[in-house]
Amino acid sequence: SSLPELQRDCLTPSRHVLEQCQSFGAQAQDLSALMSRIGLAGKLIARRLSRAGLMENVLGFAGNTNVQGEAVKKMDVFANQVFISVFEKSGLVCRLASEEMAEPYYIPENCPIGRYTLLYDPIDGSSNIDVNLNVGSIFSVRVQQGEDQEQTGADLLQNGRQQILAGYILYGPATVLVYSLGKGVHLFTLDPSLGEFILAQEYVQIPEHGPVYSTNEGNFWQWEDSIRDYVRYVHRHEGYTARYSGALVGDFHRILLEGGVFLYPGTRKKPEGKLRLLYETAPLAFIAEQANGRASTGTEPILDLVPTSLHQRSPIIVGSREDVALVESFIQNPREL
Ligand code: P6P
Repeated sequence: SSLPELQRDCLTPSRHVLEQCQSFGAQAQDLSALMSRIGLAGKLIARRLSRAGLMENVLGFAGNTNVQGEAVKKMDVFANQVFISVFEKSGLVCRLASEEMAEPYYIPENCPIGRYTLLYDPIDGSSNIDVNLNVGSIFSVRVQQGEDQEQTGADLLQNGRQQILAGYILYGPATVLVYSLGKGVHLFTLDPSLGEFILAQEYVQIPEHGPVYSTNEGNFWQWEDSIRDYVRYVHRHEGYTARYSGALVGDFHRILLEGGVFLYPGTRKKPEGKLRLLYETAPLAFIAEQANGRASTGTEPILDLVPTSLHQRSPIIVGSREDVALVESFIQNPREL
């Protein structure tokens, strides 16, 4: 095949980043190398997931849920460590913050050089591993501001528009990597025969409207009346269908490609919701806005939220512009009860 076709056929995330940067300067090289290591982490986790039921250190086929249960716990810890390991001796990332660690993890040998911080959820939806359903990793990259001498990561407590790169890896029938540098959303599929993520779709756009609403209706009686009224509306109107896997990355990916809305709103007991801002809702909000969609708390854009703590939660209503606006209209114009 002609060279351009070959080039497109083997366009890996790290090469695509260089194209996106339209430069070969230091930051372009750094981000390209950073993306390559994120891809490596994804491949290592995908490989382990494909054997989650066959734990190497347990003779024979695991089978029972107990070992699988331990596999799940080990999987969270394993995946968290994978991201740390791929960035050690990289000179790129000097701080990592994740759902699995109370405080940021520092890589001192990288600190004088690497100015990037990786915020991530190593395995999101890990309870799905037990039943062989999709799980994901979510990542977000910020540039460190200041020296962070006290190692508190205080400079991370800024809004989501400080992200320079964000995305996720979806471990499904295929392993898919989705990222944005702020110049559109791009999708790569892992080709196991090559051991590389290969470009599958550029400039992904969320449709203006989609039929799917994705939420856990088991929380119905914990929701505010406005959310209940939205769900009653879609129950009564033609053209809506419910899809919910219980794992954020897979539910979000469906909305990215097919349109509609994913919502994990606050409840009366937990008004801020369940999902974490810095490494779950903010990276996905970045992707959604880059794909011409919207991501809201119900009253303001998620990317405008300024966290007060590393593991702060936020509500999320994300997806097609039209469908997010419909949910917001119920929240902002509640029915007089
Ligand atoms: P619920 C998985 O535990 C997770 O963090 C997300 O992946 C998912 O969207 C959400 O929680 C599911 O929560 O309350 O519906 O079980």
